[in-house]
Amino acid sequence: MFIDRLGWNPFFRDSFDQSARTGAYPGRISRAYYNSYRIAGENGEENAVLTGNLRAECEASGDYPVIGDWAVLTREPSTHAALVHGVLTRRTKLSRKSPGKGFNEQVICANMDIAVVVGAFDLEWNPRRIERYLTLAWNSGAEPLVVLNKRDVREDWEALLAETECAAAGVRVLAVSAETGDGIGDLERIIAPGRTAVFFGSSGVGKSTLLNRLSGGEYSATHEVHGKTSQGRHTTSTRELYILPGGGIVIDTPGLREIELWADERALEGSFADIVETARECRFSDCSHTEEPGCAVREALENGTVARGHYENYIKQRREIRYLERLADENLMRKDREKWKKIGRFQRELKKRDKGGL
Ligand SMILES: Nc1nc2c(ncn2[C@@H]2O[C@H](COP(=O)(O)OP(=O)(O)OP(=O)(O)O)[C@@H](O)[C@H]2O)c(=O)[nH]1
Ligand SMILES: [Mg+2]
Ligand SMILES: [Zn+2]
Repeated sequence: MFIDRLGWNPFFRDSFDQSARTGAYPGRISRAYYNSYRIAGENGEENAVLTGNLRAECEASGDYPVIGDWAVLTREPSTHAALVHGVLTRRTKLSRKSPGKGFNEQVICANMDIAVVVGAFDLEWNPRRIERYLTLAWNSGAEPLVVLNKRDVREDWEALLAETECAAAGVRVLAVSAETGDGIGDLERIIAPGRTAVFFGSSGVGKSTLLNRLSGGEYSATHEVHGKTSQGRHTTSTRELYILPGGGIVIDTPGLREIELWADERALEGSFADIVETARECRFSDCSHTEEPGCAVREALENGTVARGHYENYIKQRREIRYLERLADENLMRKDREKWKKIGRFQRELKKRDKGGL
């Protein structure tokens, strides 16, 4: 079946069977605009919209279907338009905090097997930024991978690769060039048939060019949906899902400018695995690794086992995540207060009615 090529598997089939509604069929969201979706399925690609009920639910929760989601669809008998009734439980999701003050999760894409952090060896090379992306990758539930592109522009790329490997704390780092094709074979093998990878990272690192190279030039990076930047560069403006000739699936995303963390502290056990491991030797189990005596992390910092930039970023990210957790608690408490206010109002209303003899 064609949908097997889109990443359909027994997990989604079971969940689809449970949500059974007559005449329903599954499809995978391959593009999402505001209220309209492009769906890939057994019959190729088609447009779909959300049902009124689902739209109301999404508005209330802020959680709209995203690219990579598996949708439960029906066809409108008169117009043959496809309707999305809901999405199947996500196995993984890549999220960040919505830019701005509010406390909102923004889901970038769903159901990926591999979260590929893409960086480059040019001016964009920045191990601290890779560490941030990696925290999101670990939090997504997918397998993280780092790809450093534009190997052709730096003669000393091997030194930068080694430094990135330290920052990536055990995650595999591939050094490639989308331009020359060097190192692309490894990436191709990792994105095996039926597996879904998302490419995310800063703008201009070459995500779309990589996709283009993997697809043998079949999808041009100058695709019609890509607008031109002032420098004349084609920058991706919407997220899109592609099937590679080799059978792997890639979600290309526009470069992220702001990377606000949306993660719980467990994600740091992945993105800073080396530090978390070392911290087991600290004298105090709740050591903050800043001032306490007997801190194994600071010792590792002093003897050079852990790089200073890596350590500082760990402390910074942990602080951010704890702040996020406090915001989550406050959000919960606020919701709870609102709920009890409503209940109180309702009870007073009832009492009034009782007195009125209704
Ligand atoms: N020298 C060199 N240039 C590359 C390589 N890969 C991409 N580029 C160039 O880098 C620029 C940006 O590439 P894109 O593929 O558009 O980057 P992107 O990550 O998709 O950017 P956004 O869509 O804005 O997020 C283009 O001018 C590419 O030609 C490479 O391996 N080597
Ligand atoms: Mg792009
Ligand atoms: Zn410590």
